Amino acid sequence: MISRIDLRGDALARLDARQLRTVLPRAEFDVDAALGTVRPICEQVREHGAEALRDLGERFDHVRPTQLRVPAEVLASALRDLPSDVRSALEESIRRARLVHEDQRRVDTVTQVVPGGVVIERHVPVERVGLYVPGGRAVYPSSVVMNVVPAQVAGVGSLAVASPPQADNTGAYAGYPHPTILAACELLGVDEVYTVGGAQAIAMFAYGAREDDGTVVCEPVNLVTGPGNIYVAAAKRLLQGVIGIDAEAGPTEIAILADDSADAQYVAADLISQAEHDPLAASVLVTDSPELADAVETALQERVSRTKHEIRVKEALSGAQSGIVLVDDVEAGVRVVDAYGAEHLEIQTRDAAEVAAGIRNAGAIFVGDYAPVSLGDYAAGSNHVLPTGGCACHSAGLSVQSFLRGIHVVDYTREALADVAATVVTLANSEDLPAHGQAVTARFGDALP
Ligand code: HSO
Ligand code: ZN
Repeated sequence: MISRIDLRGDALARLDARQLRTVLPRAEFDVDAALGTVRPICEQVREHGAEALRDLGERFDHVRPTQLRVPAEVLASALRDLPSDVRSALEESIRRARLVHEDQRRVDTVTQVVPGGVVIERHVPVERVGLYVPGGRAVYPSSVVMNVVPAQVAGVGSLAVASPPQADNTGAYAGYPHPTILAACELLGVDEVYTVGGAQAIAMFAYGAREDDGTVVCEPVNLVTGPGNIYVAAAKRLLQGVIGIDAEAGPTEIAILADDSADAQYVAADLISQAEHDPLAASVLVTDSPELADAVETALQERVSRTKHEIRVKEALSGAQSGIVLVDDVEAGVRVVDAYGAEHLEIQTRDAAEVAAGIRNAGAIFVGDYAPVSLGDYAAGSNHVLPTGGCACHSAGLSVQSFLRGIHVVDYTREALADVAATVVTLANSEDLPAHGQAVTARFGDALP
């Protein structure tokens, strides 16, 4: 069901990190290929606003929403209708996420560079943010939590959520996103929710949307965050610049670095847990123990046949993006997982914390036997919007920082400027930009002070 890649002996030693990455399993996620589909959708939204959003809802989500913004009473009733155990679980998830994200708040830094010369870095929240919450194969109220909590902690003043209308919603919820998504928004105090999905939601956030009579339906935002399918990723790529984006999320990934001390049942359960998301999800085990590899394969066979989304899981595990990678030792395993840069990396080895401390590239690291990825998906307090597709090598997951901009405030006295004037003039002249230097000397009678 799951392929094996043997990187024992010379096989690994011959490869540098870049080459190593090419031999490791990874999903094809060609965002560029989706740009052609997404460009006319974005144009349509820019030109025809709310009417385009209704047309596109009908075309892609098979519902024509009359009201694009979910009314307050529908949000309130979704929370009332939410089963109490789900409400309590969401509240606990929010509480834990707040604890972690509140610790991420940045304090302004004040650096006295020289007497009279100060640079302050002020952390200012983005004014208006659009959060995308997918609603296709799975409905993720937990992603509402993971997007909203850091934005609120950062102090974002204006927050809008968009999620696709669900064709099988009935009664008060007909034409709106999944009621659990609505309930999560209400629980978090988000009252601006749109029943718009896919690329068109990103376009709505970028351009705003009006009715034909000019009534504003949605004001444009400054930044869009949140996961989505390949069309959402393509729209983000296309509209980046008009809006800021967090990342182009691809299919979810789990890598597990395990040695012979790992429990094969735990490893198999965790590989399956993320395979459950998507036939393109990646589940990768890196181990120096062929015995563990065999035991995990056996455990996978048993567990997959018992899992609800068996077909999807089988497809993900047998896809080219998943595999068991055999290495000589844990050190070699660290090289492999570092080159891979997984969205989620579990370490199930002896001295797991020590091994984890040596990892450079991962969206999030889960240490030891009792930190499965699904804990982080819902209730560890950590964020689950994480870099995929190897982007962990250069980017981080969603955090309070994602919603802040550090603004430098430069404050120099006459004396402090005089002291550094020659340095500025010299560098300006070396770049053949003498007017830069003259902007300094103009303050001192057009001569160096
Ligand atoms: N593992 C997903 C997040 C998620 N899991 C939501 C369950 N619900 C990507 O990090
Ligand atoms: Zn998950």
